Amino acid sequence: MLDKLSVANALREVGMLLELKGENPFKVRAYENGARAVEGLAEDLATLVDEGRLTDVPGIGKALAEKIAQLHGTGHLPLLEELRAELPPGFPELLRIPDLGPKKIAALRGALGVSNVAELKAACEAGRVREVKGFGERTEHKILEGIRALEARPRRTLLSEAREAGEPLLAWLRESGLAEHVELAGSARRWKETVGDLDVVAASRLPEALSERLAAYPLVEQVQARGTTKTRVQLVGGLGVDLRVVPPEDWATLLHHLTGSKAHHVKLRGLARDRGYTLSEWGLSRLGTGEKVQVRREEDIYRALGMQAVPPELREDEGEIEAALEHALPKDLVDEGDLRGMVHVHTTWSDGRAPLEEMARAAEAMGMQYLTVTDHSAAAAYARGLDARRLEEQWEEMARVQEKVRIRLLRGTEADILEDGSLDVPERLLGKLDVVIASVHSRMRMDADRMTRRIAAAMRLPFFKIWGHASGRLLLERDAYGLHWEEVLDAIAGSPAAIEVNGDPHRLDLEPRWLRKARERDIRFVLSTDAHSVAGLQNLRYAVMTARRGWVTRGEVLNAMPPSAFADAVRPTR
Ligand code: DGT
Ligand code: CA
Ligand code: CA
Ligand code: ZN
Repeated sequence: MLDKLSVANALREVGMLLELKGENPFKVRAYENGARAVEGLAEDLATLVDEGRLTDVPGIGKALAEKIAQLHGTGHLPLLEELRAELPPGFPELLRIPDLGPKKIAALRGALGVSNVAELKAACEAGRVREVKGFGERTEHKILEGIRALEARPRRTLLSEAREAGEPLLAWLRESGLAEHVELAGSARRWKETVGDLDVVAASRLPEALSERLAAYPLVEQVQARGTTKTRVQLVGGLGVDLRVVPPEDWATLLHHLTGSKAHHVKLRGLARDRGYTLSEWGLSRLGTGEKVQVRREEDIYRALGMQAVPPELREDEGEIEAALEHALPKDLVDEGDLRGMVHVHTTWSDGRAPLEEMARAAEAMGMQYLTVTDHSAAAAYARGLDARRLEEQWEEMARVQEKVRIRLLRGTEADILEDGSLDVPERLLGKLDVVIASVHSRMRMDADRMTRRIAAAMRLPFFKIWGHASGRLLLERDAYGLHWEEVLDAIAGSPAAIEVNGDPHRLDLEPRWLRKARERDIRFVLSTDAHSVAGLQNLRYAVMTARRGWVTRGEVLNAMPPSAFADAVRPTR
């Protein structure tokens, strides 16, 4: 049984491979659309399959529905396996080279027989690409530059993609019944914003059988290394997975070791030595006698060293060890269960994909007590931002929906912070809004001095209470704005504004190191999803984990408060 994300990945891969083969673009697009439709399903995939209702979903026709049902039920799709067998394994990798689309790749393969990045690089270097029809010296040069850039960049995956690949894989290993425990370790367990590879630790007395089981996972593309207790595979899409299997008595020690980070461990090991122990992947022992400390749970290691246990997401050597030694780590880090309101969501009124009522019902189903509807303001024309008239129309719809749902709907807007630091929000409606989130969506590349003046000016506006996706970064795509952060945080500290922790997996913004600086200034936070679909509401966990990585506590989070207290805290005032 494959879950919907694995099904979507498989469909996406079919689309990609068809494209590489030079198939009909409509067919290619059908698979891509199908993948997106499956990913965004509001209803349970199993139910839709069982009741034969897949074709009711927009974007899923009869042929695709059959393939989805097959993938879901058996974990396999003969078409995908045929396509994979047809194309050389390193071939899809060629798509990652900038400006090199499937058509050109197919042409190069036909003319030169190149089937992976290394072969193409060699062909460029030998000056053979410029001789292919349709390619010139300049194109050859650009391809070579692209390959070099690709090689220079460490290849990382978004945390959400890594976890969405990793979680079904854990389920697959657990379902085998071959292991007592199976957990993610490494950066994915620390909820780091990007992940190099997945590390999985299992406690089992049957390491070889478990390794077999991993190799048989439908989304494994290649088994790269296989020993008795260590297996490394590559998943479709390129993400690597390291599996380590240990006997149950060594489980906690190894889970701790493989969770990292390396920097956290290096410091912990030094500390252990100072206290008369050695700490390694083999466990914690007394120096001299070699007597082993019993480690049943990871916490036992920290206890033996006389310190507070450090949760995985804090293990980055950014002061957590020092704090834990003084028992000064926050004990009430915010939890997903603490949150009572969804604070930043978009609907079909602007650039969201789900209607207001659907978003409201979904938030209610998640146990939320309130939802602030924050579609874009008029300046965000690209996102169908709302002017005053449409905002008022939206309120009429909100009133109608409010009759039907229990969750409390709050009137909001995500207002653009304009170039001069003013806000794009209709003055006369300010008094009728419950919440104003202010974010930068344009002119992001101004220099740090001007950007700092722009943001600080906005912060001084009394009616603006939440700063949205503060740094503007897009992970693996775009850096944060140039900004004098300490100055801006000082300005916020003197204002009523809170900072958003945006759980959109491409953002995870504001990032932990600045959250900690904000905490030092007693600034408050709002944890949000910035959801543009029902599925997007599930990203709340990424906001929560990002906040925890910034040591944010329950009491510092405005949307951990009940509806009225929250509304009082954020109400726009003049
Ligand atoms: P990644 O995969 O680049 O996102 O980062 P990690 O943290 O997952 O690193 P990875 O996959 O290389 O190794 C997993 C964990 O194994 C790492 O967090 C700590 C442990 N580890 C790996 N290499 C070393 C090492 O040389 N020394 C120590 N102490 N631990 C290591
Ligand atoms: Ca890793
Ligand atoms: Ca690894
Ligand atoms: Zn925004």
